[in-house]
Amino acid sequence: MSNYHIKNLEEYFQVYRESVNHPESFWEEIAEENFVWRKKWNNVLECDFSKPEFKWFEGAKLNITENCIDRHLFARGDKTAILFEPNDPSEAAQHITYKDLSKRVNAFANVLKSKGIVKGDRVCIYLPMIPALAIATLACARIGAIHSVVFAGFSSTALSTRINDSACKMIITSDGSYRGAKTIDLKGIVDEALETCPGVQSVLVVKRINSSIQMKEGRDEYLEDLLLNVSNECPAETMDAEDPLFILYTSGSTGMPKGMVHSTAGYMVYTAYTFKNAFQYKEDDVYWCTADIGWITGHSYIVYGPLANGATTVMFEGIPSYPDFGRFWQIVEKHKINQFYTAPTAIRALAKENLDFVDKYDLSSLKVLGSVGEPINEEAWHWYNNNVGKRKRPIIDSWWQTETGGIMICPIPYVTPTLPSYATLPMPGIQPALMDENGNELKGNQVEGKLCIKFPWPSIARTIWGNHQRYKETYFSSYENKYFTGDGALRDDVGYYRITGRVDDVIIVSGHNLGTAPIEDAINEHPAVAESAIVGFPHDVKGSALYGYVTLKEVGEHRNHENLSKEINQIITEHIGPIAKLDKVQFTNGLPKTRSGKIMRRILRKIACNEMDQLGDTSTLLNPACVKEIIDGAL
Ligand code: 7RM
Repeated sequence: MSNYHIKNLEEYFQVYRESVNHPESFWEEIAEENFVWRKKWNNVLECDFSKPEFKWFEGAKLNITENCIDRHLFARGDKTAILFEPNDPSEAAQHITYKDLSKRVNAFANVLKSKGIVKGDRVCIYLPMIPALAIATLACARIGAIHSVVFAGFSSTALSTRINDSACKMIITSDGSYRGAKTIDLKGIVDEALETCPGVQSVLVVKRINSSIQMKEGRDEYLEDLLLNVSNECPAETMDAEDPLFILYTSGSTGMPKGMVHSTAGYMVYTAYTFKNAFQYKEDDVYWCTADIGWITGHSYIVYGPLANGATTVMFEGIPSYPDFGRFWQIVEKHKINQFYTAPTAIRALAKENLDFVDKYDLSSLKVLGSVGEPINEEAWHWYNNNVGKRKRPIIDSWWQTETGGIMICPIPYVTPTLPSYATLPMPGIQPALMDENGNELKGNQVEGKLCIKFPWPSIARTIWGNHQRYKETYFSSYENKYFTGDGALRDDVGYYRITGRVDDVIIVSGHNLGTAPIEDAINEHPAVAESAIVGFPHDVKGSALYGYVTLKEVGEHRNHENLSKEINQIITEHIGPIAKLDKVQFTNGLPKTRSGKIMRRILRKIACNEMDQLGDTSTLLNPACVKEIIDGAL
């Protein structure tokens, strides 16, 4: 366990140096000492940036569920693996022990098999944050099926696009979900999606809200019924290190969402290692990440990372504002949470409310506070630090991406001194590089540029499902022999990193990555819309919100703008989901364009941010006159 658990700053620097100088032996030692393998690897790393191709622990054989469940049964069988806290505080929490989890995952895996699912098949999971969600992912992993979890807030169109892209044979859903005081008809959304998904042969329905739903004969079955006929023992499939474990979609700046493919062994090693170190998890701690398993944060730091460490991981079904704004802190008190990991958008929303909602509860169990998803602004950082951490608990601002699989830049709590709005130092094994406009690496400190990673790490996504060319173009074509993150960053005088935000057309709203192109495509489907452009502007809760510039066709010119805005948001909700709705819609006669016809979003962004004095030279535009009109009409 020598390298596994970092205890002080000196050790961090020593471990970090070691990981950079000898990456292969560094990861090999971690892999050897902390996991169970059916067969060891022949080669720690094979790396070819030109293809690009990365293989970690090639030749090794394993099953990730043996590492997350079976091996804990002897020493931790009666320990709570998943602690489920329901939406409604009056409903009892569920303590699912490692023994229970084992039985439920095995039984679920047998159901999948009975429905004809085999190794390599893709299974779509569209479930709310209930135990069945974690169990379904593990059941897929048990038999080598590739899970594709789709966040249950996505619309039917977004769901069907994702199902079809990876040709899923089955979808697992529920009869509905709770969200605060509301219920959502998930099964209805699935039915709608499946009208355009001919490849889906079966639908498994988990009962959650006991609503009466339509069940399609020969296609839909209740999981409960199927579980009656299966055993709760299911041998784990032997997987190759590089076999895909899951696909998770993330939006890009153009068109289709990208199905990021994660491998088995590398992903397991990296998420487990970073979980242990970034949260300083100790045996009896109760750890809570408030993310949804529909995002990478939930995959890596609710399910796989914690369970690989034999941890107790909390799953929360509800929302921070129900039944009131004290819900998070009530749960912290109730379950004596030790590590709490959330998003800046949640912090900002709670910081707007009365402090009584926090002060009412005993938060003394907390040891580590985490933040993820977007830059945490100083104001939110101080609120979190003062009111939740009582100025005694470190805040780990963790920077990473769906593509990186695990936390990349992050303070080690009680080891790395923290600084508001800084993600601080790279995790062992991570080699960041900042690049200038000419493609040269900026050496030394006090520099700012585009953030790349110049050496592979075990959980780097291996490809985009069905489109390796796009993987190459998006991440490996901007700079030679480097992974380009799409983010900008600066390195300060002591070498700390501060992430400055996206440098492409991705906008982060409440921690969700939204590509501008798919939203614009949706808006443009409105019969009255000629053209549109989306930019982000600062929002005190969401971090960024969406500002849409829309030009109308003749048919729309006489329409009421308020009604049109509503219809546009309706289309966006149908195509992408409510998270992509526009906060502001400005109707304009033209959009600023370059001579080659590209919309100059830079100018629109400045106007949306009310930075009219920073527009720069607009005289080279195809249509400079429209800029003045847009400024005059700005909201
Ligand atoms: C884990 C996750 C990735 C993008 C990333 C950044 C932004 C995430 C931070 C952050 C500043 C942070 N995956 N981002 N964490 N920016 N500080 N601590 O969020 O694929 O959904 O998003 O999120 O722009 O590229 S993600």
